[in-house]
Amino acid sequence: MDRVLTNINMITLDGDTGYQVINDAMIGIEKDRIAFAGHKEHFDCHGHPDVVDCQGALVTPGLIDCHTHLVFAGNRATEFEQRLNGVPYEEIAKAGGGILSTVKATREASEDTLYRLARQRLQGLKNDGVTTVEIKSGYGLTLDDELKMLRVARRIGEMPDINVSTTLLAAHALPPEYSDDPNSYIQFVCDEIIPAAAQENLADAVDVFCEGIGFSTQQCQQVFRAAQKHGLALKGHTEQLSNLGGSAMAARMGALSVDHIEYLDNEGVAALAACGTVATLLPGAFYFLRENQMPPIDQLRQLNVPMAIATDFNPGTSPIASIRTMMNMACTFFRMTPEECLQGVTTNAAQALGMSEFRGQIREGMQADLAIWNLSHPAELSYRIGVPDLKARVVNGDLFIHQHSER
Ligand code: DI6
Ligand code: FE
Repeated sequence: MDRVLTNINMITLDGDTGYQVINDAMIGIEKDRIAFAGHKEHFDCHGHPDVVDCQGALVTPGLIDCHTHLVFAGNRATEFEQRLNGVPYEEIAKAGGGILSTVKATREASEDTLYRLARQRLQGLKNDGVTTVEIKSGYGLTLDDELKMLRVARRIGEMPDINVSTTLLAAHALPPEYSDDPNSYIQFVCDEIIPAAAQENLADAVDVFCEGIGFSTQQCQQVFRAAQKHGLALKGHTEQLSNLGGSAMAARMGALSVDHIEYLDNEGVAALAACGTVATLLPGAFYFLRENQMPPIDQLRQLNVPMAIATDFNPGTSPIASIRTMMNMACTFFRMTPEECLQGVTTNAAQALGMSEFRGQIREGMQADLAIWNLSHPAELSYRIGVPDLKARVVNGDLFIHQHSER
């Protein structure tokens, strides 16, 4: 055993429902894996070189943010202010604002600049106990710029204290070069960008924006077929602003998750249930866009569709680098329970990234990714915002201290 954590109250999430609490627990770590996790009476830590007394801290699986656009340049604060001063969105868009302004800034930025910016934003997530983050491309929209974004995401993943899953989102918006010809752009994504990203092992999954202002269900399906040809997993931004049937299409093609889904209907929910697709809820975008349409939480519950929660961190619709704020918003806006929220950022988020075999729970054989908290009850994770409750994180077996203060 390389490291032993003692004196912990452990939330394993290792079960179908409930937090699965074990008080007076210990966790033994060997290399990057959990070798033991259970009550102290089942384990003898004498003679182990590195014993960390956690002083009764709450320990959860490391949190997983399964949907972010962390890599981009610039920001849209002036646009935010313009809109609050009454300038219509269309006018801003015509003047080169909106998503295309982020595309322009991202194309102009170097890999080093993008890396530095993303790393700073990531610190906010780490401070909330995140140990795994998904990062999408989608602000390059050329072959070179999409690959550039993915290389930056991979480089973030080389940091010792974070795991990164990368997603190619070339079908995010129509680039200006193709403004009259979306089909040719989709063809280019399928024939050039997906094969190159797969060839260079830069993407774990492929995502699409299936929407009136994005791409049609048919175009998204074409992108998914190309992704499957190259062995990449599928994810979708679907039913965010309207119901195009993108979620059901994605589910039937075996997508890991469909994300946003405020406008998903009962038929769509049934498709997710039938296909084992995760429903990823993004309350930050719901909040920032002042959306009124609620995602179909009750139907998802009734059909036991796993629900994940993520930040969707991006400059246009969710500039909020805090997974705990998302947990709180999922409670206040969507009436999810703190228990559902914790599952949403651990087990279900792992499933949304195709990682449930090795991340998202505390049990023997799993990657040793943990969050160690100055908290008494797991509901506090969703209840309180902005208090630095995190003591430390363990990422792939290594310990990273966040604060030394005692309570
Ligand atoms: N849905 C969103 O909310 C973001 N992308 C997407 O497909 C918006 C991205 C942006 O405005 O920059
Ligand atoms: Fe998104």
